[in-house]
Amino acid sequence: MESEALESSIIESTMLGDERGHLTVIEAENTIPFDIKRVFYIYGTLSNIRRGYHAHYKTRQALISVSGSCKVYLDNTKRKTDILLDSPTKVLILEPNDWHEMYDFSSDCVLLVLASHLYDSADYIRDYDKFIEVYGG
Ligand code: T46
Repeated sequence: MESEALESSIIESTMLGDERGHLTVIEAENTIPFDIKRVFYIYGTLSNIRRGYHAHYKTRQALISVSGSCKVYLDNTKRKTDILLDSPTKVLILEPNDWHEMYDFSSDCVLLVLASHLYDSADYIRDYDKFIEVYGG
């Protein structure tokens, strides 16, 4: 499987700016280690809501909380960790083999997601036992 050896990671992008305010650049070929095919953003999620609960077969993603903050729980069957996305400069490169759950959304959170593939519901593993079967070995 294309994704097996990949490990999710955090990239820090630079905050540029001057007296007018801040500016952060995401460059397709430089910042993001995959070709971006799709962009979506998650917003208006209540703080008591947990979403995600899946892994992917192929899709690689970059998650950036461009406003506010949220947390992401990651489980690649070998390690479980919680990542705080609380800065527009923090980019979580989320590999397909990480089961992920997003939670603790601040009311102003806008979670920007860049994805390597077009939307395909067949690329989702939404059953945890199936996830272990696919990636647990
Ligand atoms: C992920 C995390 C970080 C579409 O029709 N097209 C799309 O491109 C997407 C992303 C979603 N949808 C539909 C499918 C559902 O009916 O929008 C609805 C909500 O999607 P979902 O329940 O999958 O949302 P999350 O927050 O659980 O997961 C999303 C992404 O789907 C997923 O790839 O990794 O954000």
